Amino acid sequence: MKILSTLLLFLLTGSAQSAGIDVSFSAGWIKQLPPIVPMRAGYLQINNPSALAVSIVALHSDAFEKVEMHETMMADDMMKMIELDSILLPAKSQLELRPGGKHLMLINPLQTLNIGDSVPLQITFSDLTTQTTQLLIKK
Ligand SMILES: [Cu+2]
Repeated sequence: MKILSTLLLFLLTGSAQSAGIDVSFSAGWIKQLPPIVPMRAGYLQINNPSALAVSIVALHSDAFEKVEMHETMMADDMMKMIELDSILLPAKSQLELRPGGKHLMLINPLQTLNIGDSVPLQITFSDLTTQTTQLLIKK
């Protein structure tokens, strides 16, 4: 009975906020590298507590020419990165973008990046809503 009422409450709440997804981001950071290096990796924790799956389909930052989604893979005993078109966030899931796994690839900085600075990252979802989070420049 408790489960049923929880489920009912969830359904009611869910329909009340039909704007939909409720993804949150935390602990975003970029590894500091010399300005001459054109690409740097970024990491982020993602939480999708909602009952809906959603995908990240595009990334943008005013601080970089381009932001891509990448995954590090082993191929023929070599570490290799492939570009992903999207990242799926299943319902009630958490995902950590981290070294050696899925990560952000930030290409050609458009401004000086100093340790302790934060740059915005705009995230577009498959329902075409967007959210902005901050990425901290760290050592
Ligand atoms: Cu990469």
